[in-house]
Formats: sequence, C-alpha cells, structure tokens
Amino acid sequence: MLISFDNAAGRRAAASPPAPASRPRPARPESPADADPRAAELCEGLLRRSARIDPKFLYDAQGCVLFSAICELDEYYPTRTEREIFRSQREAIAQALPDPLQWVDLGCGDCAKSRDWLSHVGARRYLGVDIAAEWVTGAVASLGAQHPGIECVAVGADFTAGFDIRDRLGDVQALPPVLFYPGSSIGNFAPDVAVPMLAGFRRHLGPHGRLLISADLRKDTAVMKRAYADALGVTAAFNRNVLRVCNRLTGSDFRPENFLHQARFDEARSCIEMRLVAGSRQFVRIGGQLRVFEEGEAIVTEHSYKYTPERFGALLDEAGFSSHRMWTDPHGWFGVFLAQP
Ligand code: AVI
Repeated sequence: MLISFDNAAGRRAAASPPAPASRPRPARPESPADADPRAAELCEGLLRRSARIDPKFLYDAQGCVLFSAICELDEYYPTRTEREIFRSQREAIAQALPDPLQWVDLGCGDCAKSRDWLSHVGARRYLGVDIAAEWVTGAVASLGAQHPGIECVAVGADFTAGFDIRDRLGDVQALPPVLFYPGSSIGNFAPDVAVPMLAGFRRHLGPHGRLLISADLRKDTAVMKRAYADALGVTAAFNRNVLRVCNRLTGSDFRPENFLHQARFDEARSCIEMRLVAGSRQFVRIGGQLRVFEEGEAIVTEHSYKYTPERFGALLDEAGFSSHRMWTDPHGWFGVFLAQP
C-alpha cells in the first residue's frame, strides 16, 4: 500500500522506503517476463490453450481514454443510467446512510463520481482509494481544496487483492465508513472472486458502516450486446488496444488490426464475454515462444456479469451482509445497492 496525500496533515509521505543508494545490479533479464510480473502474467495467459488477458490490462493511458469515450456512447447505457439513479434518488439514498460518516471511494480515479455526494452526506472524511496512487494524489488534493471541512486522504491500494485499509479508518464506531463502489465494476469479477472481495469490504465497515455498490442488471440480450459492440467501433478499439499493451509489456508482436472484436452473451454464466478473434492464422512471438492463433481462435479479454436483483442480493448474503436495499431506473436495467453488515 502507498499512502500519498493527506490534506489534514498537510504533508506528502512516501509509502515505500527510499531505495538504497546503490543496489547490486540484477543479471540482465532474458525477456520482459523475467523482470516484470505483469509481463509474466500476460505471457502465462496468452500461452494457454485457451488464451486470455486479464481485463486490468485494458486500462493503460489509451485504454482509459477509450473507456471514457465508451461511457458517452448511446449504446452504453450503464454510465448514464447509474448517473440518473444517483441524481433522482440521491436524497433517499443519503437518508439511509449514517451521519456523520467517512466516505471511502473505491477506484476513485478523478473523484468525479463522489463530488456530487459530498454535499449531500455528512462526510467528515474522504478516502480516495485507487491503484494509480500517483494520479489520485492530485485529484484528492483538488477535492480537499474544494472541501476544506472534510479531511481528504489519498490511499494507493489494490482493493481487488488482499485489501485491508482498516488502519486508515480509525474509530469506525464513531465515524462509520461508507464504502462507495460505483460503475458496476464488480461485474468484471466472476462471482467466486466477487464474493471474497465483497466480504473484504464488509470487514471494513464496523457495526454501522455501509457498502454502496452498483451492479448492471440482466435485460434484453440485444440491448446488452449492443452496449459492447457499438456502431462507431469504440469498444472494438478499446479491446484491440490491449494487444498494444501486450506488445509494450512483453515484447510480443501482435498485429491488433488482424484481430476482430467480438462481444457475446454467455447465457449460462449471465455475462458478456469480450474476445479478440484472429481474422486469419497469426504467428505471434510471446515471451520467447512462438504462439500460433488459428483463424477464428479467440483471446478472452473481459467478462461483464449481469445480475438479477435477487442474484446480486444472494451474492451480498454470501459475502456476509445481513440486509440490503436496491434503487433502480424505470426500465430496471441497473441497480444501486446499499448493503449493511
Ligand atoms: C468497467 N466495466 C464496468 C465496464 C463493463 O461494462 O463491464 C468495462 C467495459 N468493457 C467494455 N465496455 C465497458
């Protein structure tokens, strides 16, 4: 974990100890995968019989720009539907939250989604949590400048793995945390991964805290598929860009233009599966090996699970929450859940 900014203390603190002045030089690596665990992970997934890339690799700088563009597309209903639920139900949701509270923004990015909430809830503290600690520091600092009465803290942490920032929350009885996880990002984790993640969130709440989390709901298949295969090809560009990420990190020689973007709905698992399909036989050098992708062979790049309200409620139950409420839009396309430990 890397704590990078705290407006109350008015200081910057380095999280990891400074590097020693001179370190023994490691032996020259033979391939990027030897030196970089991300490259090793990519190579391992790509060299499997059924190739796959973890969706976190979709979000390099270019991928983030493309994802922002996706969020503005007509076909991509989740962002605007969530925004509308937040706008129309904000008072009702705020009424159901503890007061005062500390607002914990999971995957805060530029803090944009929390801005509208802070003036409606009794927030004494704001903790912006993101893996991109360097970037978040500036965003949290500017939020802190706008809300001098709220102690704003940036926390660099990967909340998808071994997440524990309880030492940053202080007395959760006196100041109950509200963990805010919007954007239906929980849907990018398979249920068997999502449940322990949710259980990890619950452990942060104390008796009076809450989890405010969004999930995309199951609906007409054509509507869901269109959201991941838009007419302008923005999602296709977002998907193909991950092959450039592979080339950069692993030294592979994918030609992204030779792979076709595909989004299909997997009924049994209730998820959109995003894939890159070889348009013709491809010979790709990956981590010192030659991988042949036959024509039509797919690399799976993302799953996006779509829940019924009951199924998402069951997930929260499995994670140990005692009860929850849900707010939705007039079509019932998207759910905002408030879960209680
Ligand atoms: C970030 N996440 C919730 C998006 C989704 O809908 O699963 C990622 C995305 N992939 C393609 N379009 C959007």
